[in-house]
Amino acid sequence: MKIFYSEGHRQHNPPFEVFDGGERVPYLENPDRMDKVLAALRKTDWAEFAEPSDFGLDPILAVHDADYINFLDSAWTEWLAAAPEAESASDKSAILPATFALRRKPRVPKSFLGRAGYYMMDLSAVIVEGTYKAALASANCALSAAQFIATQVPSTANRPQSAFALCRPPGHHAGKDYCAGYCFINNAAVAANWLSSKGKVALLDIDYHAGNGTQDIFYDRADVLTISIHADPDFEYPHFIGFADETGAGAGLGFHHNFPLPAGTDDAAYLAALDKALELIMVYGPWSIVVSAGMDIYDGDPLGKFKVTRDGIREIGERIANLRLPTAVIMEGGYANNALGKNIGTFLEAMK
Ligand code: SP5
Ligand code: ZN
Repeated sequence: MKIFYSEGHRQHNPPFEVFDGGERVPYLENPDRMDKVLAALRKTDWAEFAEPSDFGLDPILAVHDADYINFLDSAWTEWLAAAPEAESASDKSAILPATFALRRKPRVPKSFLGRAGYYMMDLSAVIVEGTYKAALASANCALSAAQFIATQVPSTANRPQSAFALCRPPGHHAGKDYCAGYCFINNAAVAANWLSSKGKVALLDIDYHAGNGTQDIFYDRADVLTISIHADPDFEYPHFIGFADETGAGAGLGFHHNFPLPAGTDDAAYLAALDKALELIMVYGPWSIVVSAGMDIYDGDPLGKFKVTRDGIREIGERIANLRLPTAVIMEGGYANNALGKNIGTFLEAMK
């Protein structure tokens, strides 16, 4: 299996994030995650590493607002140049505003801190000097995986090949004009949108957290079916989006589905929801699939409350692969670093 990976993620290494209650903790979405995945994949005889190609900004601007991407590009310089209202920040090691925009009055303030709060949704999308470049490299991994599976012809292949984008930072919490939950550019959405120029695409999000950014981006579109299986936002991040009655709007009505699940969800309960999602995908009839593959569904993940085992993860991979469609797998979350390599390796092995 082709694995698209770039070392560019290393320049995004925020010193901390802020948990509920205000505690500063070491950043959970760290480069060590990639080291663990790399070590596990290098031990296999099927992982074929490749550098991503550079697709430029156009496929990213097809999904994200230009003013938001410009903000990411210039944020670090502006922060250090001491936007006057940010002068009181005693620690400049990471951009983290303390005031966030409710989207009720969609006005973008001119001040730096005002814009930072406008374009950020929470205290885990921490920006440092290398964040934007790392996010671009990550999106290029997703686009390279998309381009690879586009060369797979379903009618002639027994089981069309899948490709894996080892993306960091992850993407599924990033919306058109905001970063959130460790995500800055929505890699899976950029890939799915790119693939949608060749026909209907399904995007299945199995990360533990609701794929709010992906939901936002495709909410009014019928040409990309989006489905997310996740912890019920009534108790879990991102709290305000990802409920079962959110099914799309306008032309996109009926083309988004959420499967909110309770804490403690085990393999059997997870797989029952997955089967419903896969049925919806079969009925839709896409030519390809993008999978937002978060491994934080794993029992023991520090940010998760599901009880999905490694056998469960293998079974999820097998059932998705049984759709027999070209599939681009995009790395999302997963914070049990010592299990992460085996988990994503098991998932991919079942898909190849
Ligand atoms: C891509 C992805 O998986 N992003 C997840 C972002 C979750 N951020 C919310 C953090 C909530 C902190 N709650 C702390 C519980 C620790 N036991
Ligand atoms: Zn997650």
